[in-house]
Amino acid sequence: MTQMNRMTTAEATVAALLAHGLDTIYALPGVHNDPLFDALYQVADRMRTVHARHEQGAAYLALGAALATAKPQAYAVVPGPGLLNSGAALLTAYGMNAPVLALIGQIRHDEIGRGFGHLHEICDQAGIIGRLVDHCAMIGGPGEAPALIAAAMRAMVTGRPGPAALECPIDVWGRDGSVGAISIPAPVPTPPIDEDAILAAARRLGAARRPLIVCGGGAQDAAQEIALIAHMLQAPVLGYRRGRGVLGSRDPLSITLPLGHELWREADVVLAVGTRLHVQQAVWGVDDDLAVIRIDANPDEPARFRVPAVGLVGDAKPILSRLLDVLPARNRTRPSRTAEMQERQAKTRRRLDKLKPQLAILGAIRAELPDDGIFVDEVTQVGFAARLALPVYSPRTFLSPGYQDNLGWGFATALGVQDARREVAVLSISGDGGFMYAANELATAIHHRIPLVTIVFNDGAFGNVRRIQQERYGNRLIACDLTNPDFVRFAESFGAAAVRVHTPDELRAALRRGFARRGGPTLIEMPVGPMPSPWEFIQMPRVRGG
Ligand SMILES: Cc1ncc(C[n+]2csc(CCOP(=O)(O)OP(=O)(O)O)c2C)c(N)n1
Ligand SMILES: [Mg+2]
Repeated sequence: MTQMNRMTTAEATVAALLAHGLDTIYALPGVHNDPLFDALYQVADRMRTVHARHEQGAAYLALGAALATAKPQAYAVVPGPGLLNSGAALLTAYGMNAPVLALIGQIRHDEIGRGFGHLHEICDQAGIIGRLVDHCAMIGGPGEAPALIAAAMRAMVTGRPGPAALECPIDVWGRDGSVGAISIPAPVPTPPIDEDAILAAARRLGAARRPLIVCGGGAQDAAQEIALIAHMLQAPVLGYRRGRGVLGSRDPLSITLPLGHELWREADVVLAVGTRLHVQQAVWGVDDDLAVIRIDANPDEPARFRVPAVGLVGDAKPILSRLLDVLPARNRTRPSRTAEMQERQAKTRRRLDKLKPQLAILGAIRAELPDDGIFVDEVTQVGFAARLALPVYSPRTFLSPGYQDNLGWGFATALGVQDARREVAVLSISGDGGFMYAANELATAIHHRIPLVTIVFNDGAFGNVRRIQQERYGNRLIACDLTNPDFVRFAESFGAAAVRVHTPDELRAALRRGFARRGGPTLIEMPVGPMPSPWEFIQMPRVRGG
């Protein structure tokens, strides 16, 4: 006989979250969710409720925590404006395949869709949520809450991972009823590996003369396997944005975009792991002399743009590990490419020297950020350069927003990273434009004692937009010059440590002090001038397929 307990929907939901191993919820309360917060109060010794100052902050913190831990994380917000305020972060979680669970309030269940004008009412909230995430449901009472949480948890990590959402009406959270023992369903078994495809991939890779491996975010948890295959094949490993750090930068086979573009032109077989391969296929081009092998968790992905030579669907790690069983027997003997790669890396560095101001700053950052420290990227000049030139030494230590590339994601996401990984050094970089999107969350950093170090590069402009207007629109400058607070005094007024630096050496000293300060946040403002354009290294021309 199953044991039944009387609980409210909110209590059952919280008990289920705890049973699934969550120990934190990022949140911003409101009347729709009062019983949920009361249930969180009851379990405050086991689950921290980290409240933010805007729903985008709550959702970005959850995203950062998910990216840092590779585990599901949750946030709770009120319906309507609360949901919409969290929307850009939810969209980013979708683009980044991050397991973020959104718990969203709702008006009374029996009045949904009737347009009475309830507080925070929004037309077809379920429809809106359904366009933002692949899995969503409405909690209808305490008895069904644990199973709905379990289904959401499973959906977030099955196939292509990603966010999920659960709505719960204002009159349902507080309703009580009997709830069975909370059980954790076994994970959905992974689909069997296609052995024919493994053999086909091994044959292609083993015979390849100029193999190349391209990594995306889906390769981050398969670093060991990628390194073994790369060395066996002497294949360079290209990582950009979400693929950086899979093969550490000290390895001469580890490359970024500019050298990747050169090698793409030369390649005869490409192994693409957990990447949409969008730039490579759509911009750099594909032709019949290039065999593309795709490994992806999403069954729709491999053939989306072009039918690959071989497609393998599932988690990268077990698939690559199976490939490693059969590849050695088929692999031709290969001379080391170390000398060639070192020379080509040096040549690429000389080309990138054009970005001197950015590189000097990145040098200071790398010198102070420990090897396992986490760098959170932004849509700013130093960020663009970091994607190309910051050495990255281990997986999940370079967090970049992927194809959304949404300005303003960085600071609040980095707060979530640091909140979830208190023991490691975390660095957030932002421009003055991006930082001000969520600068209010300095209050969250102080309140929850999050020891994040943040650099704000202050050029008084949406610098990227400004340079494009100068170069491509005859210097007709519009909507790009910014009026800023004094960032040091602004941060200090919250109670943060803050300092202004002018040179890479001063930056190094400030970073060292910031990383040593574990009791709360540090803001470093660095006034900068216009920086040389990185775009020739990012938007590169078609080199294959006419
Ligand atoms: C959500 C969003 N809105 C607008 C943009 C367009 N955009 C790209 S870069 C940029 C300016 C960035 O300014 P800042 O953060 O100061 O960095 P800087 O280029 O000056 O280093 C803008 C507005 C974007 N990428 N994302
Ligand atoms: Mg700027």
